[in-house]
Amino acid sequence: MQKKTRIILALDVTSRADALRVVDAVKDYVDAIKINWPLILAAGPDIIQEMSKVKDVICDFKISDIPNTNRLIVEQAMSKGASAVICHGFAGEDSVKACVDAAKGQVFVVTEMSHPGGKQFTAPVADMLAAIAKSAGARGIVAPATRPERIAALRKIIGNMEIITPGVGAQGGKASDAIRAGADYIIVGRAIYEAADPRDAAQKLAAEVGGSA
Ligand code: O7M
Repeated sequence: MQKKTRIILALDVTSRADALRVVDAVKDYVDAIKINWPLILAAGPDIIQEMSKVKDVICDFKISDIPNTNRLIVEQAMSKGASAVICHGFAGEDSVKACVDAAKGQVFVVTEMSHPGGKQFTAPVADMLAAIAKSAGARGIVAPATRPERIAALRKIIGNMEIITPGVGAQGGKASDAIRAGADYIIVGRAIYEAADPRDAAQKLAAEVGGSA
């Protein structure tokens, strides 16, 4: 994944046609496309391969099972063209390690989640989840743009691993604040794909992020 615009598009649309339309409009302003269950269930898993021809694809399946099942999921995602996957850390270090091995290190581990409920269970254990991500050899973590101070705190635990951060726009976070707090990439969905002009929205975010880097 090249670090140019520092934007990861969360492509949570529910048809192949919408996915193609949005990606075609914004492809110059995003470094990667994150695909989650809504699009996979709507368009089928071949959408991973199709999108991977345009940009690097991160499969956000928030994998959280026993090591063997995690390995099988990751192998399927990578064989369909994913460049990286996202897993949860709460299933334990062996489960995260199974993802890391199957993805040859290309794994991001969710720590504290960005929504209000993320404060209930993930926030109190986020430091531990970040430490698990580090010791398992993951590429990076997912940390909340809605609480930039937590990005800065988690950065101290993981050192120079990457931080990708959702919560910009629709969830209230500000892109430049997240980058200033230490994020490498912002993850943006609705603020781009629901915008009247997705290309313009992505361009403005890229300018905001570049300007504050
Ligand atoms: O910009 P949005 O709010 O429309 O979309 C945000 C995306 O980031 C959406 O795909 C969520 O599933 C994802 N996300 C969060 O919003 N919060 C989190 O704490 C974690 C994620 C995520 O990407 O986890 C990998």
